Formats: sequence, structure tokens, C-alpha cells
Amino acid sequence: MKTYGLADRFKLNLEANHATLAGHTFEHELYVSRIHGMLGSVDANQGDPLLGWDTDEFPTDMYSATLAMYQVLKNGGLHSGGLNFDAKVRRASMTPIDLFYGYIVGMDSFARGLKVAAKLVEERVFDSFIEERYRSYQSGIGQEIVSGKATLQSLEDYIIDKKFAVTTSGRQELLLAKLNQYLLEVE
Ligand SMILES: [Mn+2]
Repeated sequence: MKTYGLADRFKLNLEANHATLAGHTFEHELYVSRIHGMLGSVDANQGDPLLGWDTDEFPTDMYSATLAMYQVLKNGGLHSGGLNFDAKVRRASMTPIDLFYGYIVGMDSFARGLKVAAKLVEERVFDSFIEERYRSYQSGIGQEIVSGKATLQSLEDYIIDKKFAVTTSGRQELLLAKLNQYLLEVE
């Protein structure tokens, strides 16, 4: 759309189950579209990670719903778009009441996900960590890389007499534990 000048006329509708089929997480697709200003609307369903087709299940996965709403909040909402379930009940759920259960659990999952996501954004749980994690790109050699000033030669000059690189932990377990904590504790 950017190539053909259509990016200011259209936005993307991202579907959770299509992310699953592509081997991505839902939040990954929302994030990539958001940072390119293309997140317009959402098919809030879920797929079966073990099946290779589009099962369009009502969303019940709280991690996915929370991290999806996190991206929606970071997008400043969906503007003229919205959340559409694009979901159906399973083959064995053949009575009308099953549809009610499907809509209720889907709505509840995203409502709860929104609350948890709002708290994560408000308390800058991930933002603070990410800022700190990538702080080295704000100055010195990191900034030169980001701004495109660094060359292979300047990077070689920088590293050639250094004995070893000091790395810091990505704290994956801590971050996932925090996500659990917010999911369990947010009222
Ligand atoms: Mn689908």
C-alpha cells in the first residue's frame, strides 16, 4: 500500500487466527502494523495453534487478549475501526445458547484484557524496561548506528581494541512473571 500510495486511504484489519496461520503471535501483527501507522481494525478471534486452518474461535486466551489490547491502546484506540469477533462456535456446540456463551466469553476476555493492558501502559511496566534495555542506542556508538552515521570501518575502529562485550540480561522470565501478576491482580 505504501508502494502504490494507498497508505493514507486504507488501513489493515488484523485477525488473530491469520497471525496463527502465519506462524506469528497476534500481538506481533498488531505491533508491526501499529508502528507503520496501518493498524485500523481487528478480528478478535483465536485459532488453534495445532491446526493449519482458520478455525475462527471465540477469543478466550487472556494473554493474547491482553497483549492485543495493549497494542490497541498504544495505537490510541482503533479510531474508525473496531473489534469484530469473526468467530463461530465449534461443531459440537450446536444449540443457540452456545452462541451466547461464545459472545460472552469473547467480550469478557477483551474487556478484562483492556483493563490489564491499561494498567500495564499506565504503570509503564514494559515501556520502562524497553527504554532501559535499548538505552545504548540513545548516545555514543548506538546513536551513530541508529542515525546511519556508523560505517563498517567506524564500527571496527570502535570494537577492535575491546577485550569483550558486556551484555545485560533481557529478563524474559521477570517480564512474563510481571504479565502474570497484572493478569491475576488487576481488579
Ligand atoms: Mn478467520
